[in-house]
Amino acid sequence: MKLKKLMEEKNLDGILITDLVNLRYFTGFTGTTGIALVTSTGRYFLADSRYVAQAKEEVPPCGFEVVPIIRPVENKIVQILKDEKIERLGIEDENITLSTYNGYVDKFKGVEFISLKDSFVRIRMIKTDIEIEKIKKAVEIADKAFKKILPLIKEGAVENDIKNELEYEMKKLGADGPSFETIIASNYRSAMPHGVASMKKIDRDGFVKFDFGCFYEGYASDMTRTVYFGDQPSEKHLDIYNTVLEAQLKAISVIKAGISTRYLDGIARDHIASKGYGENFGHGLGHGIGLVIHELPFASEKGEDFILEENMVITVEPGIYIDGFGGVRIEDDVIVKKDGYEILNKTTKELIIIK
Ligand SMILES: [Mn+2]
Repeated sequence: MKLKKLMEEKNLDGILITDLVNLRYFTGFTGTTGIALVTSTGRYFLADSRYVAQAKEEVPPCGFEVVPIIRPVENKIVQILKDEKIERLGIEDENITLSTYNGYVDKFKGVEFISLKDSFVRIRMIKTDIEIEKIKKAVEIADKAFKKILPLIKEGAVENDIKNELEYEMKKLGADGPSFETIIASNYRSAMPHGVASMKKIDRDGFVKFDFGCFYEGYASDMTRTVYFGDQPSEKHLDIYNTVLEAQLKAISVIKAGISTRYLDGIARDHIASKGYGENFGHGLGHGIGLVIHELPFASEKGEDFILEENMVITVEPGIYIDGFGGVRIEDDVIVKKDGYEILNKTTKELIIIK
């Protein structure tokens, strides 16, 4: 098991899981307050009275035993630490506040705290089959909802109204909710990489960029499509669109286990630069998706370089943005396979022209 392996690697007697995303990942708990303590002999989920019943439904299938507590939770933790003679306790230092840590130091006498750093997010990079099924469903919902709202693109339609319809469609299809703030950016606003839907009315002769996704049973999808609203895109609109599409297809085509994310980013970036738009692609090529919308691994020209592994799920989303004119991004969610890849999104990437 993943936690047992981590304990062996770091020579730990126990691990305290406090971050809600990691709690959900390891224990199945979907509530908003709880702590798990894993030792060599036990897996305890400490819940207060508000969450005992829910925890009893959710955590036993993941091998955790519910321990009801009366606040403060540290009193029960101290007791278990003493009973099981825990000396080296792994803690999520990236998610614990200084005051919580000081409280631990004060109460957990004789315990050495070992920093887990980003061990959990690294474990979460590689998806299980169950996780992949949930991501696939989240992507399917986004694809279907997008198709539904395309007819709403007309002169005078407000970006925000289309956003609301899009999010409602995703929920009707089973989504928990949007996986991040929906981006709908029309005409000159499409040049803003993160132009969240505004009160702007959609006007003709420009791009409309949609970047959105949903959570399905906790797992995120993330897709971008850029459409053209007007009779005939100009040569410049077509050139930008085609360059982004070529960059995206080129990058996806090299995906397989064993390649580096910096190399992947470079494939798209070099293509865009070769067409003269190098200065107009300012963000990284992609990121992992899972319980969190942006998670490891990241594909960019800066920061850490990751080696792709089988069953990572990443986005591939090159873009070109030209101030005052408009911008294009095209994004798919992709599963890394041993010898290749699987693109999850089914929405066309040919330029959709809405007249
Ligand atoms: Mn994305």
